[in-house]
Amino acid sequence: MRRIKAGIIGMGFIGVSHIEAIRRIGFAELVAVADVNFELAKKKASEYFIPKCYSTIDELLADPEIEVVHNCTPNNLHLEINSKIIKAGKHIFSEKPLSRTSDESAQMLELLKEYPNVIHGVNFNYRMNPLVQEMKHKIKNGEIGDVKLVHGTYLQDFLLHETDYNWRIEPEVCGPSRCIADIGSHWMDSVQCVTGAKITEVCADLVITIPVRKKPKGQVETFSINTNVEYEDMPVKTEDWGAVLIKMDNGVHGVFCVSEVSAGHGCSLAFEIDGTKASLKWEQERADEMWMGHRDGPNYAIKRNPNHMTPEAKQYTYLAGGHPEGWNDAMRNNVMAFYKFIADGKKLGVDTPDFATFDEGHYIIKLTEAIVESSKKRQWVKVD
Ligand code: SOE
Repeated sequence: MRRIKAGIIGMGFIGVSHIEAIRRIGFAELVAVADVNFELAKKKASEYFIPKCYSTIDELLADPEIEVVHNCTPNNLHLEINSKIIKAGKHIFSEKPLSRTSDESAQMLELLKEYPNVIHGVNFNYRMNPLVQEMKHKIKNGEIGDVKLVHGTYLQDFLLHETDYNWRIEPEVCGPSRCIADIGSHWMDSVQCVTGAKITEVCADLVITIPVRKKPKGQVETFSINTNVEYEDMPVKTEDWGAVLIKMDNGVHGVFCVSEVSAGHGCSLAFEIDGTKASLKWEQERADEMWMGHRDGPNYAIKRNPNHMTPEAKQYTYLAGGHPEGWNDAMRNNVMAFYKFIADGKKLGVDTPDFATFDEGHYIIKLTEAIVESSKKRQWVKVD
């Protein structure tokens, strides 16, 4: 397999996970990083022994060695930076959500038409957990019968206090939705991935539980505890909580709720798929195990074990049973699926990738907008 060289733009919380994921793929090589905060980029480049560090995106994109670029910047920069990456003819792996609005993501899709050889992926990493892949293939193989219902949650608490702050709160940076765009997007992607169906109608109730927050006068990294003492009051315009009823294009009905203010929940993503023969449930915080429920027989916990998995899911797991795999492993799997697609010379539109493409990222933004509209209008909204 040939060696693929990469660069990363954005060195915040998630940028570092991308460094580690690339480093874990034998045939990938991280050659450069860039960040508007050049000091931060230099610090990360030195800590991780990354040979090149650029202060501008243009310099990184002009580097002929680099074939793949990861965009790990906040949402408001995705349209501009992703467009530059595409125009440079480099393969692009973007952080989610793909953009703030479907107008922005539609512009990226339009541009991609001029660059048919560019491979595009969005980092919906949870779908690449080995047991989520196992769930997908068990459902495909008919092990739970016909899927009838889906339900679940994605709860976090990193914005529980009025003094908690993050760029995601600002609509100019994050977009008109926060909770749904930031974490509901992962829930919807995971459920669409495992069922192979699309959510097409939504009815939502979005709530702001903390209408005014205290914005610290300095910068705050995601998930860090804010130790600033100087604040200014800031009215909040994006939701802390969302409850959404859904209908899918295969007739399945479901419901999910998301929150960034539920104490005790760091990253509680969970979903259950109920079929006519059995149910399957997976929880992110217990990623190495999946529950299978039966009415006419015993329920059991399926522990991740490469020896007992479908061949399709087995390619995304490697540690022997009893040696837990988790969040970082799913990140690595997603990045690996992307690089392997490129290395194998596959083409989008011809081959079906396991990672989410920009088309799927765009559809999730449309769903997010439909959810916001539904909550405002207090009625069901269809997505075309
Ligand atoms: C914060 O909600 C966040 O970092 C999300 O932005 C990520 O996508 C999720 O994986 C973890 O939580």
